[in-house]
Amino acid sequence: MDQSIIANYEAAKALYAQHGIDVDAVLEKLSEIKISMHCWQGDDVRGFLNKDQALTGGISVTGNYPGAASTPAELRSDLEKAFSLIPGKHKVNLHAIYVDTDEKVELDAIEPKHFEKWVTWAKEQGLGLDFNPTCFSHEKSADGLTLSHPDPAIRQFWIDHCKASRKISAYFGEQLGQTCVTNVWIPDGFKDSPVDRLAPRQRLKDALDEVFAEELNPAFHLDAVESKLFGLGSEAYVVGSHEFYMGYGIANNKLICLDAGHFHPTEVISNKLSALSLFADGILLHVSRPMRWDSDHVVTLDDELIDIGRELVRGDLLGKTHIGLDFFDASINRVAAWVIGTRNTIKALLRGFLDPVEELRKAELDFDFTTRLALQEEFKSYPFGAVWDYYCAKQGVPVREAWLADVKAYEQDVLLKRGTETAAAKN
Ligand code: RNT
Ligand code: ZN
Repeated sequence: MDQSIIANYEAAKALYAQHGIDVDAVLEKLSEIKISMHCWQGDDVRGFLNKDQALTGGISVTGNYPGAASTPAELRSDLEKAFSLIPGKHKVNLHAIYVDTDEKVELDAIEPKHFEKWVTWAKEQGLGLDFNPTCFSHEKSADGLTLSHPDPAIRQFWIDHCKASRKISAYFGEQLGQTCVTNVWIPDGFKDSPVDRLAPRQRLKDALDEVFAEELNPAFHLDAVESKLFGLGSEAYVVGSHEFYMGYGIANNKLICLDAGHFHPTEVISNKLSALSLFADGILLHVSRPMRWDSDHVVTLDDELIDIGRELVRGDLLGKTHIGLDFFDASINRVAAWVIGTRNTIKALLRGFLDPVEELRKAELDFDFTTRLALQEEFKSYPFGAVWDYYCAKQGVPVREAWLADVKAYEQDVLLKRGTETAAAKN
């Protein structure tokens, strides 16, 4: 390791130690935290099941940066590249549309065998897997309703799809020896004010009861439910609102998924974690970044991300929280998007661990809000970067922006050749 990285680290360590922070122990803890990296950043949420279907469900990817993955093998290669630039051992979050099979299979009939190659790969790479039923981008979701659709046949299709997804999840968990979290998010809602707000919610509740009827071993599989305030085309009403899923999750022991982009712009999920943790069995995070009408910008190290990291650490919530990412940007290199967002999420956790929490707590209990503010502000310029650099070097990944050259080389050697190969094949 570069001598200056070590020297800077030792100096930083001494400063933090003055406030009782054991930086070596912090890095040990940090290395045990898994981030679930979402596969769908790699191909603009297209998947491989119905590749010609447009993306629907009120989510949207903008940009046409070259190099999107168009086969499972390409996507895995891109994921490997990204993971090689991110410290730690993590998980990949798959959606049902990412089947890897030559068989023509419908969403309600997917089975573990259609994902076997993902399992083999995850084993080879030492990665965990998480899963999601895909209740959008499909002819049966064209009305904008799925599990809450008034037509029982359409509802049944989506119930069967969600049930099939849980089986796959349990299989992933057993095979990989670690819990697979399966998150149900549906786009159901209305563009304009509905007459009946209750009936769709009643139907969704009943459908979920059916989906979750079979008990599965929580060592291998956990269910999560994800709410949303509004989507594109569901501005007036979303069936699966926060109150709906908060109630459902608590009453039925499901993980509640908080997506950072799914609330009113002045609401933050960092302020929800402590409250929810007192009542919920577990929490799933979709770390994302809202911007105006979009809920899925690449995660930056902004105040909210740092606050999320702080809350998880201070509330000792890491044991019951599953951290997933959820953003999609097609205007920049997609591998870089993963690397930026995932490194930032880990940085935020590290920032959380490097706060003088005991001193701050004491100041607060003593009503010494002057000390509380002063210390917090001074810690913003503590040498966090030196600790982060050392952590990256120790974990064998590029230090600071050195990873970018790697991504640029991969772009030249691999990503930019993809377009031309397809064009050549077509000619
Ligand atoms: C949509 C939800 C959901 C999706 C993914 C693709 O608003 O956030 O989590 O982004 O399932
Ligand atoms: Zn989400």
